[in-house]
Amino acid sequence: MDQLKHIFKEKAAARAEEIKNILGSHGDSIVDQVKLSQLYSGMRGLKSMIYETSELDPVEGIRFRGYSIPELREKLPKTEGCDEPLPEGLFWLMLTGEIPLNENVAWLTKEWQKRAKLPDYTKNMIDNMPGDTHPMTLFSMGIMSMQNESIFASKYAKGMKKQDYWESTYEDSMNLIASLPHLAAYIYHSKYKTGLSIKPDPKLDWAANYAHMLGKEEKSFQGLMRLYLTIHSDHEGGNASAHTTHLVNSTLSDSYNSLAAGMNALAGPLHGLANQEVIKWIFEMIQDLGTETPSDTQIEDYIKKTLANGRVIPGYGHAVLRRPDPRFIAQKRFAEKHINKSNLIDIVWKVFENAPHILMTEGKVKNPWPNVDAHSGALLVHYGLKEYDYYTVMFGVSRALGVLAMAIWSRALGFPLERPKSVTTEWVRNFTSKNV
Ligand code: HAX
Repeated sequence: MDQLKHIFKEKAAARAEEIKNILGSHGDSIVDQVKLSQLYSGMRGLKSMIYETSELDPVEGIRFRGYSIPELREKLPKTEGCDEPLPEGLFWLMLTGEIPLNENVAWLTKEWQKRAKLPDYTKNMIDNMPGDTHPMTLFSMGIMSMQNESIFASKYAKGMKKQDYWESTYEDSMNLIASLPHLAAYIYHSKYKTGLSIKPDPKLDWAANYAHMLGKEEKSFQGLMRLYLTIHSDHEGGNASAHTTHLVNSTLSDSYNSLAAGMNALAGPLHGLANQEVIKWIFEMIQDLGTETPSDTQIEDYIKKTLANGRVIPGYGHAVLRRPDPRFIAQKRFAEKHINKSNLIDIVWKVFENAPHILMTEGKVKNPWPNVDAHSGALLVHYGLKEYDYYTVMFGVSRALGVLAMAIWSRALGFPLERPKSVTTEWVRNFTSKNV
């Protein structure tokens, strides 16, 4: 049994025992109440599931196993010459609850290198799709195309015991995470016809290898990728991509089916696709105003015009957060340190100065602050990655870390099929008539 699996097995057994005891003494405790309005508003704020790998505080932002993003940037293992954390370390943390040692992370890097593969039939499928297929569709299809490799599905078909489910889910998830940068890089070159086909470099870690396979060798871009793939990985269980993966996984669908479903949720403009929408909106602004260095007043007018046209300001607002997203701030800090001058990044910062007070006075938005997607595109364009409809794929590579770590936990804890209760408006009418 490998070192990560071994530690996980012990932690999961202890957690299962703890849950059994908690439920034994407190199983009937009331943790939340549901208002009728919550039924019609996307179940906002309703405590209704267990998700172990991270938790979102509306004010402080995301914490992964209790650690904030600034703490992770300080404490997770790094590679020499780079002060950004290695995403391998975060995966280890989400799975075990412990900050790994450098040697644990070095082992995981090697393990993912060993497990990575991209079948020829997946490449052929991608190459044969129409040119206008969205990269997120290719990504989801690419994941699905490898489902025949699922160890969970194959063992289940042969009658696997329930206590062994977690182990083959671990194997599938590790194989899939290892292969995602290869799939994502292949989609990039195939879709944008770069003529490049770049083999992985066995000396590089997971994030730097992804950068390398995209054709990017700058050290600071490698650092950005380590940061990017760390901060986009998880945002507790209620967000659409995590919840979709969690729900589909609860049917005993394997990691391939579950992750592909989660990626289809991430592909929505109110969720992960917002990263492409932000940069598209900024490019439209530049074109509309005829300048790459708009003034505060011009930006303010453009924001008001967008709102007046009934559109959202992409990258602003959040269903849970009520402060600037720490993931936005982490990217801003990165830009302040590594990027001397960029007109696009200046625009992102000027929007940050102007949009919140307009959104606040406009009166509807509960959170007028930027989210993770408000910054990422301008950084990627700076490093030459201008094909913005590709950005959500990069988000997806990262999101796999959190949702698949949780998929392994769900199996180890024996979580059942998710099946909440729904009601109709007729039911609501009857209910309200009895409660006048
Ligand atoms: N611009 C304009 N109006 C906005 C807005 C924005 N950025 N954010 C919210 N609103 C509006 C809502 O559309 C809603 O209007 P209606 O009552 O007419 O429907 C009203 O303000 C109240 O919304 P809310 O309660 O503040 O926000 P929600 O929880 O309903 O929605 C969203 C949260 C993230 C979907 C929303 O803020 C939004 O659409 N933002 C822009 C898209 C975006 O950046 N999405 C990425 C979010 C982060 C993420 O998941 N990344 O992957």
